[in-house]
Amino acid sequence: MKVRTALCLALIAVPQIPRAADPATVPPGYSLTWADEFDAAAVNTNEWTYRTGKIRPFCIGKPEYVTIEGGAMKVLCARDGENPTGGGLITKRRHRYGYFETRAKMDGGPGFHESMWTTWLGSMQAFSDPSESAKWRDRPKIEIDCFEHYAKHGPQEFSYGIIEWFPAKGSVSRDLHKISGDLARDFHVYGFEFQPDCCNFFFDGELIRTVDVRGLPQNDFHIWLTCIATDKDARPGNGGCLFDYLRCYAIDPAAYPARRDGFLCKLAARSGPTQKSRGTDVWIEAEAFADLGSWEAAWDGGVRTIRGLGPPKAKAPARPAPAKTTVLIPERGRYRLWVRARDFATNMPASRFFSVAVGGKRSDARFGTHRKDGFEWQDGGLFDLEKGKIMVEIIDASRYYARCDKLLLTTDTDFRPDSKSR
Ligand SMILES: [Ca+2]
Repeated sequence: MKVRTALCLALIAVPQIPRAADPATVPPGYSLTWADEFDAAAVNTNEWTYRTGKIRPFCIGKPEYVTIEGGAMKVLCARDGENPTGGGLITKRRHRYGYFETRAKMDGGPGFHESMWTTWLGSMQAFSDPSESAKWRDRPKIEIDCFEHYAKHGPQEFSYGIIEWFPAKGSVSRDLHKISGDLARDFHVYGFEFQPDCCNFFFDGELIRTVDVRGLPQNDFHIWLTCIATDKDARPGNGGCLFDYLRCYAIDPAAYPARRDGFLCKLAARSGPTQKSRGTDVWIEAEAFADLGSWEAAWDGGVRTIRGLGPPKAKAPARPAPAKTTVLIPERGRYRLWVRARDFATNMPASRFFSVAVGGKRSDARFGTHRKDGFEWQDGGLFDLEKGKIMVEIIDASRYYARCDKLLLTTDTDFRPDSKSR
């Protein structure tokens, strides 16, 4: 394989930075499709765009801050007059599914933020053309953060996760990973595997997290290798963040189903047994309502929800409108309504409440008033329903950031759903 041959030659030619054994960190079934080993004399601008301009009001990115040294790409961490330096490289190539890996050493200086992450197609044009930016604003999209070594992080920890930007906004997952080594003293290998079913995060070849991505937007992305200052007083540590390479892999389609099934079993085990009453159940996800009204889809602690309005602003008093959807009741009978809502134990408990109406009849209960941290099921009382289509509404009664995850209508009126289970 041509790419592999070039890679092996590069490994022999540039001994300055000892490399980890190539295949050991790569998941089984994957083979290399593209790589930049950063062994050339200069950045290959056919493949890469520089991150430039004002990154924060105080951090300035310039192409000259990005150099190739000793077989690695270096983003300079220094002071340029008043400003801390920053920047990095962004792939021109688009990717979607595969395994992506870098080997990197943090600068480690206070105030610098080193990262490998992704942005959606269209994010690149947004830099120079506002109309392009508007065009892409409302398209479903996620960002994958393979690693983020924030200024607040010590040399033994980094965070990683997935953010959905549209239609629901918020963190799908966000984890902190702690190690026994030193991220600024040694090179470590950071990788993520993105496939239609799950996203796996790896550190030094070890799987550290599997995230369920079924139901999330899945967009083509560019990969960013960057280091910026998030503090105007940022002080260099090593004088730069080093990226040894970026390697991209694709899985053999014949090998994928077996690998996927292993992770799907893991995800199913984590979410607990599927809840079922002894009667007829109708489950309704709030974010799946046909008309969200003034509610918006949002993530809250890894739960996909809808979020109500905040207090009215004097200049733009948005009017609350209920979320509405049609639900098919499979048989005539007496149903108990359950609603899974968010509340807080100490931060203004029971102030983010909402109401629910089933078939035009409003439940007497207020939801979001359980006074516990997180999402809990609350009893909404009994409804006598005919077979056929009925309207269900979620009414933003508090107008104070209420959050609703899902609803259940069940003919087993003694059934109580488990709040720990999704
Ligand atoms: Ca939900």
